[in-house]
Amino acid sequence: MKRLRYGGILALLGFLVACGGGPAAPPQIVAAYPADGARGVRKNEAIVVTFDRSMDRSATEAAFSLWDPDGKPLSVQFAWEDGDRRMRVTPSQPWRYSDTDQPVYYRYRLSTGAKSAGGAPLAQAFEARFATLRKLEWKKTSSPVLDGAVSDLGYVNNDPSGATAYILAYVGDFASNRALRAFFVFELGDFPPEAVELDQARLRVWLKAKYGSPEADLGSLSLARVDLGAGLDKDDYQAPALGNPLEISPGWVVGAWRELDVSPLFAAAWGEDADRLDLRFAFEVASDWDSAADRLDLATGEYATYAPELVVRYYAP
Ligand SMILES: [Ca+2]
Ligand SMILES: [Ca+2]
Repeated sequence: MKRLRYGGILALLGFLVACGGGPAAPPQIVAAYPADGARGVRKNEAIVVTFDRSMDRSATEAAFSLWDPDGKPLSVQFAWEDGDRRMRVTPSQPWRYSDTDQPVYYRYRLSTGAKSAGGAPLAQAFEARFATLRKLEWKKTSSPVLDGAVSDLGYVNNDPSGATAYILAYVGDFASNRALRAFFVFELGDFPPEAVELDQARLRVWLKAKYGSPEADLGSLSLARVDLGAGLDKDDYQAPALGNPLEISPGWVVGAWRELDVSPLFAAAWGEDADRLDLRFAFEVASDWDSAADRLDLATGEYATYAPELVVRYYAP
């Protein structure tokens, strides 16, 4: 009997709502971005909640909460669109990305304090948790078949048949006053397609030996992105730089790794969807004609444990 009466009340309520009289039906959330469980949210994206009807701005804004990955409440700004049916929420600072391969999560909530313009509260609280980008790392060793050195006379220091003869690439000059430039090549074919933003790309190179004083006598050292085409050949000494070369400061230490930030060069290649990053070290002055060697001898891809490496830290969902 009790049960029947309850059903009767519900039916009556439904009738009242259908007729537009009595209490208004609760507003419904028809879409929420980022959805609960979403991953890979980018720095400047907004939270967007869409309702099935116009909302009471101040009640709905007051019902909204946002927490950072440490559980700390964050202040936000609101904007309303589509006749107050859509609320756009922007945090006071861009979302933080994870510094590791483990995602960090933000959480937002809309309590039942949210009301339609007609005064009906949300039937139940809505809550969503979403992750931003993670930081990952990818490494690649310089391709031994392609890297090496080329002289101003067009002599190629890379065995074209086996490509294993030259464990060093020279940049600077020899006692013969001939000039050389060094090349390193990184295949990008397996760079992760899920990468969406670059953190930093670094080139690690091993200085095996140094002769004379190239940094003092041969002007500035530049690192340019070039296009070697099918392989290293005599024309590559003069290959035009693609974009602005980087100027490399002095500071080479024999028997040590040097790490250079090559982010702009990598970013350009990545942006063009290039299948390789071809790099060339060159001194401003070909030779100082002192009939003494002034050069840096850098390990190539052939040099087992000292092979050059491209280390890319990137962000992905
Ligand atoms: Ca080589
Ligand atoms: Ca010299």
